[in-house]
Amino acid sequence: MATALTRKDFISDQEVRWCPGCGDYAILAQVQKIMPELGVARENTVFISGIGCSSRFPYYMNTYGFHTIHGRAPAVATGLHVLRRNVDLKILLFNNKIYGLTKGQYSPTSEVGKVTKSTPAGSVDFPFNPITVALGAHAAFVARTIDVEQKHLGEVLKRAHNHRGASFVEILQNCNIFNDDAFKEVSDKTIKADHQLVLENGKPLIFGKNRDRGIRMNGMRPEVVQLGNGASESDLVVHDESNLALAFMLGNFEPPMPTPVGVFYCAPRPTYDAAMNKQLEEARAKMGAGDPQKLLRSGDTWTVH
Ligand SMILES: Cc1ncc(C[n+]2csc(CCOP(=O)(O)OP(=O)(O)O)c2C)c(N)n1
Ligand code: SF4
Repeated sequence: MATALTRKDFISDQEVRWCPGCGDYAILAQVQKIMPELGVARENTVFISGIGCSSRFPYYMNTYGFHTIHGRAPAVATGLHVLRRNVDLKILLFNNKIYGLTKGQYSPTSEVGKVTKSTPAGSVDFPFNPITVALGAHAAFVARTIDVEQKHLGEVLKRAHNHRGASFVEILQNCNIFNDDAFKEVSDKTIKADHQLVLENGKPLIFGKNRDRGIRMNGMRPEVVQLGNGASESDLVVHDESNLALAFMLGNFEPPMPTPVGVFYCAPRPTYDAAMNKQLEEARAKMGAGDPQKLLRSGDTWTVH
C-alpha cells in the first residue's frame, strides 16, 4: 500500500528565491500543505508557470513543472481557450498589481494613474479585472482569495481542485518590494473586516467588524446598507454561486464597495476532456477500432507525378 504523502514530499531541494516578506511564500506554503490532502500522486501533478517572480513556483514544488513564457502558462498547459473549453486544470493567478521580476513596472492589473519607473506620470492603461475576464471567458469556477488568509486560501484551493473542469483562482499577493500594501484594506487585521466581503453560498452578503453592513439591491444597482437602520438581513442579496449575473456584479465591486473574496461562481458542466473521450468511445463502439493507415488511404487520394 502506498504511504500517505506529507507536506515535505512536495518541497523541492531548490533554494527559494523571493524577497523576504513576499506574499509568494504564503501561497507556496499553503499549496504545499494542501497537496497531500488532495490525494493526487506527485507523478500526476504538473505546475505550469509563465515568467515572473511568481513563476518560479514550479521549481519549489517537488512535482513535474514547466516554467514557460510570459503570460502564456494556460496556453502552454492546454492550448488557448482553456476556460471556455473547460479543460480540467487549475489556474492560480497571483495578482500583485505590478511587474515584480523586472523591478516594478506597471502591469495589466495596475490601477489607472499608477506611478512607476515605466509610467512616471501615472499609467493611463485601464486594468484587467481578472475575475470578470475569467467569467467573460465562460469559466465554470471562479474564486478570489488572499495570500495572508491562509485558512481561506487553503479552502479555496481545495474547492478549486475538487471542481471538475477549469478552475480560476485569483490570489491577491503582496509584492512588498515594488507594490507594498496594494491590498492593505483587505489584508490588514485591524481594518480588513470593514473591506472584505466573504462570499458564502446560500448566505446573505454581510460584512463589517460588527457584521452590521450588507449588500442590498436598489433597483438594478447594489448598495451598502447599515443593518438595523431600516434594513434587515432579509433585505440583503443572498449569495448564489450558480448565478452568473450575480458573479459579474460582485466581480465588478470596487471601493467604496467591499472587496468580495471566496467563490464567485461555480456551475459545473462537462469537461472538454470528458466530452472528447465520450465522443471517441461512441465512435469506437459504432465503427470499431480505427486504423490510421487505412484512414490515410481512404477518401480522396491522388498520386503526384
Ligand atoms: C512577452 C514578454 N514580454 C515581456 C517580458 C519581460 N518580463 C519578464 S518578467 C516580467 C514581469 C513579470 O511580472 P508578473 O507576470 O506580474 O509576475 P511577478 O514577477 O510580479 O510575480 C516581464 C515584463 C517577457 N519575458 N516576455
Ligand atoms: S519583487 Fe515582489 S513579487 Fe518578486 S519576489 Fe520580491 S516581493 Fe515577491
